[in-house]
Amino acid sequence: MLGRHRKDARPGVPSNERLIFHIDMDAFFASVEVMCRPKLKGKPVIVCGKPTTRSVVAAASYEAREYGIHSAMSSVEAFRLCPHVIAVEGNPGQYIYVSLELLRIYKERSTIVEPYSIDEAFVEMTGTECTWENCEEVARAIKDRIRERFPGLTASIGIGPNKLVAKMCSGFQKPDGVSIIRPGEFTAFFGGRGVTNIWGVGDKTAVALSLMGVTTIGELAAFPVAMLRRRFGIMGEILHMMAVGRDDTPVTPYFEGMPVKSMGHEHTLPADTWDIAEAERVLLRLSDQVARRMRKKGYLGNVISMRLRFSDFDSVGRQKKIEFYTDEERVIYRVARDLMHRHWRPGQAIRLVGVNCSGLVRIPEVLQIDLFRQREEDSHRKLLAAIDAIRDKFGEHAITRARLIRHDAKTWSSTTGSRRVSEPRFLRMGVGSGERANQSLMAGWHDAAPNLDTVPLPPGLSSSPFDMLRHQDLEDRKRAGKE
Ligand code: TTP
Ligand code: MG
Ligand code: MG
Repeated sequence: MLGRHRKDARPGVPSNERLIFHIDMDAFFASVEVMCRPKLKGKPVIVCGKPTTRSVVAAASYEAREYGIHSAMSSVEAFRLCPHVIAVEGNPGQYIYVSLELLRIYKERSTIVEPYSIDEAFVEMTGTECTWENCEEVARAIKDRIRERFPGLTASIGIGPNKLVAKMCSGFQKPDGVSIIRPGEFTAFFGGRGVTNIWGVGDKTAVALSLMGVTTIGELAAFPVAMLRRRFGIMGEILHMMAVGRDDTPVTPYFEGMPVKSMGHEHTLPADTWDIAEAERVLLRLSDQVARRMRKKGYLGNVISMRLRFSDFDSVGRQKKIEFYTDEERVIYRVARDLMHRHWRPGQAIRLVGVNCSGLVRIPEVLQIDLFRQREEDSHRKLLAAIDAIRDKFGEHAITRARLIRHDAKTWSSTTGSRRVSEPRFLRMGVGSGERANQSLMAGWHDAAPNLDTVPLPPGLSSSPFDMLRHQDLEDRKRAGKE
């Protein structure tokens, strides 16, 4: 019963006996991409934005890091350091999916899980059957579960008596490490290290401290609190607390409620139409509105429905459950359009078009913001940038929509100068061999409701990126065979 909190425990309440895990995935975006394309395993890989010269490295595989490549570096610089580095365009939806699944794994161990970023979470182990004696074993079991669910993905886990210490030590043994700092061990581990090792202390504070003769965490811990207070105000006291490894902040589980059940829009045409292309255009605009609203409110959904009302006021409504969660208009539109085509008979004049997305789940805000931070650093515009980045990528312009249909897997290399299409990233999502290789990554996540319309779409018109990419792969292979 590792996942249950003992009755007498008060998890989340500050105490001297807390036991917290901080779990951070290793080279997260890059590892997910490598998992999807095993051919990239062991190679220097970077994940970037769009293939432009202004693109920035979001994540670098550990092999790429050997060349000095790191996050936030320009891709041009990365290619200069390692001309054969393989650059892959990021797939936000994929990372969100894996991220949410990881939270589910952590929740098998504790009811109190706080996502801290797209690839990080705090897990309150206080009051569970995880103790200081068996915590390493539990950490290794979590890592095994992650690997079992997502082959090739590794995590580094920091274990401490509070969030600060857990967070500060999770990076100690990257990649694939477990680091434990027990109560009372903080100073022995961190006392000799520079103040920037404190979570939240940046270069600016470090410079201010160095002017006071403080460079190490040990020196900061010994420095008179009153003087720190005079120099930094209330932050001075916090700095002192952090320097001695104290932190009482609770692990706060993310909001899981689902107050909103669905989001949809309808539009009555100015004049009834027999032209399905016109109805499609309306549907596309409505899908865009729905998707934007979902993104704005931070929801993903997996049931898409379409409604048509005809000139005789007769109406038809159909829905389809898809295999994954989405907030993209391209997916909503394609599914709704398919439903529309199948339930409209030529000769029926259309009066109203509606689209709706339900089965909603909420994305923790940290995930939304963090995901796009490579594109926009300015903190107060992060959220806007995230929405705009999605708009730019999947938004309302026809040119972007054309990309939706192709949904290319893109790998490009500076040595060839031209982009080439790589093997699809989803092809081997169930990475491994034999049966596993054929399993969809989504398998077992959410069963399709049997009473819903789940007729498969024709190849190439599928609602699922998995199918689209499989289809794409077949096409690529056919082409390659001909060349
Ligand atoms: P990190 O956990 O900081 O980095 P990482 O997981 O790639 O590598 P490490 O093994 O050192 O933990 O960030 C998680 C993901 O967030 C990362 O894979 C990509 C994304 N990210 C950006 O988009 N921009 C950035 O500047 C950073 C640092 C990360
Ligand atoms: Mg990480
Ligand atoms: Mg991280």
